[in-house]
Amino acid sequence: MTKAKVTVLIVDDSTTNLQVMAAILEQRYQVKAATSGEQCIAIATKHKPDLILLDVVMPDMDGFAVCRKLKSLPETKYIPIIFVTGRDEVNDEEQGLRLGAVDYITKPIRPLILSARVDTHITLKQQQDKLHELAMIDQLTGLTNRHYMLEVVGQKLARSRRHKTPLSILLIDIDHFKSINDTRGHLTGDLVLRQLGEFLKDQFRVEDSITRFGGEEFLVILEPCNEEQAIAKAEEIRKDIEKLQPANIDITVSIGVAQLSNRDLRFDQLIKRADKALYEAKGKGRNCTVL
Ligand code: GH3
Ligand code: MG
Ligand code: MG
Ligand code: MG
Repeated sequence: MTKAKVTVLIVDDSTTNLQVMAAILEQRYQVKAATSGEQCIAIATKHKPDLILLDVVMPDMDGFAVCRKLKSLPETKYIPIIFVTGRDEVNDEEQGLRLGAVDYITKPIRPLILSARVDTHITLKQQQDKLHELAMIDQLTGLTNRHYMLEVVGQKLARSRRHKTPLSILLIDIDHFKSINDTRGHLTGDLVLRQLGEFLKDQFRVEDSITRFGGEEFLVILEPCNEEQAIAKAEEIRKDIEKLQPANIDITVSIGVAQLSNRDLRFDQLIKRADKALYEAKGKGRNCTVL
């Protein structure tokens, strides 16, 4: 990641303070500014900055309340926060750090110290992002991996149940993939997986999550989507894959479909039904969809 793309959000009710800090950082970072806690939360949620410099004493929502809020939201909880404040009592600093801030800097601002601490925390954030990517993204296809999917699926199921919106999954498995590896080599097999992954990424809405679930198996979570719509979508992509020819090879897939029901207490029960449907599809001769 280049430093030019790194964004630092500065939050202070005094525009003079904002200008001082912006002047220190804007040569190396893209700087965004907010003059209130509410504005900070709005910008942080929308732009996901890499670091937030947060004032404590502000009218309306103070910095501690802002920090608490940011740490409670899934989309902002991993953004590092540094308090930059005139409040220099030990118990203020302790409170700030206990709320989850990575650092606590007292005013008046010393430019070299602010700069050095920001640099350190940006480096740590980049390392954390890289680790997150390595842990959550499948390196062959660039799709999210099973581990990631299992981390986020809880939220999807809860939302579907809360809003009573139907949720369905597709389990897509390449037919006789082993023979592609055996006859064309493992690297060609890899290319097939990569190109099929790219195709799948284009076929679904951004809010649908596509995961490389296993070796040659992909899982798609569709919401809102009932079982009829899921079968229709599965059939559409199954037919497209017949014509896709990744790495110039004819492939087909079998697809198992299942819709979330009140009987599914856990996600693995839903997966189990999709897996059973997939097994049936294989038994019926492959290249088909089963509910
Ligand atoms: P079926 O139609 O019953 O699904 O048969 P299949 O051959 O597709 O299924 P099987 O489970 O027997 O074989 C899956 C193969 O996928 C075996 C494994 O070596 C291969 N595979 C898994 N991960 C990768 C990978 O990352 N790259 C390549 N090239 N092959 C992989
Ligand atoms: Mg202030
Ligand atoms: Mg297979
Ligand atoms: Mg398989």
